[in-house]
Amino acid sequence: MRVVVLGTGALGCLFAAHLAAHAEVWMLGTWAEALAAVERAGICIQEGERSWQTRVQATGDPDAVPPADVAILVVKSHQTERAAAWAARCLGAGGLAISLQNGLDNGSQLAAAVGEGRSTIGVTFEGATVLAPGQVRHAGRGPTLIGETPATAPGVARLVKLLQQAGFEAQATAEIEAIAWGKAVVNAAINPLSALLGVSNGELLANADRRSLLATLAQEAAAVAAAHGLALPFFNPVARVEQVCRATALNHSSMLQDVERGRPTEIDSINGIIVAEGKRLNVATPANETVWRLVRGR
Ligand code: KPL
Repeated sequence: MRVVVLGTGALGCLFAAHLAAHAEVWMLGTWAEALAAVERAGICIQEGERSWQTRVQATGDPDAVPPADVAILVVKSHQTERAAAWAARCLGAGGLAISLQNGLDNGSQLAAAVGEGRSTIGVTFEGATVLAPGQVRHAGRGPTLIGETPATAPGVARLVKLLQQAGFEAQATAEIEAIAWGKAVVNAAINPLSALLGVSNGELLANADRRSLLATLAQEAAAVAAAHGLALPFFNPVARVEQVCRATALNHSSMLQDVERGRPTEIDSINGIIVAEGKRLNVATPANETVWRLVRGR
């Protein structure tokens, strides 16, 4: 099987390196330093005390990639349009493209580029941090859930098997929209607050003001999901967000890392979509709108 991973950041390196023993893997991206490092020395993964290296093909040219069976998008949301167009160019007949990104609008962009029956979304709870271009720390393990429909089921089954062979806890699900919204509820609360306050996820629980803001953001986002008719994969959004803060206490959220590095954030694809959907469905989201504007303003 041939897999192209679009994105050379933390998750891109993590998935590409683990899949390399079981498939022909290509990495496709725009981060020149990462592409050069992977071409020169392969991908380096740090897992606990152990460090290991593996070789994959790396390129910035979508036309250099032979027709792929699977395209995995792990780029930041603002890069989705280009990555989706590249996925459409790389995918062979019968191939499947999957978005494993944060945010709520990546799947529709991918489907528009490659076709509804050839694309899906997934949610991964794997954690990875970039140490240097082409080098990542596998920071935490968790399930990777892949959405399936009758049209995508055969491709999803092949991908799930491949991910399991590569050591990932992968599973197909028909409930991916609710799972993706569940993750977005958590991201809508933790990511902008940590980015605006400049604190780790655990420090968001340090006082009543922070906890109150976290709770309001999560409750608003969950109300929008409910108005959508989705049953979230947890009963209490506030308890869920606080649990994730404790479980990832030392993490700097991806949005805080983006702000610290002066890179565009994923605020539009998380809180921005929640605000827009709230307006469409008549659900008030004043706290989400405020943090959305604050992060954009910053
Ligand atoms: O997904 C995350 C992110 O930072 O984007 C969480 C779960 C908040 C962990 O940091």
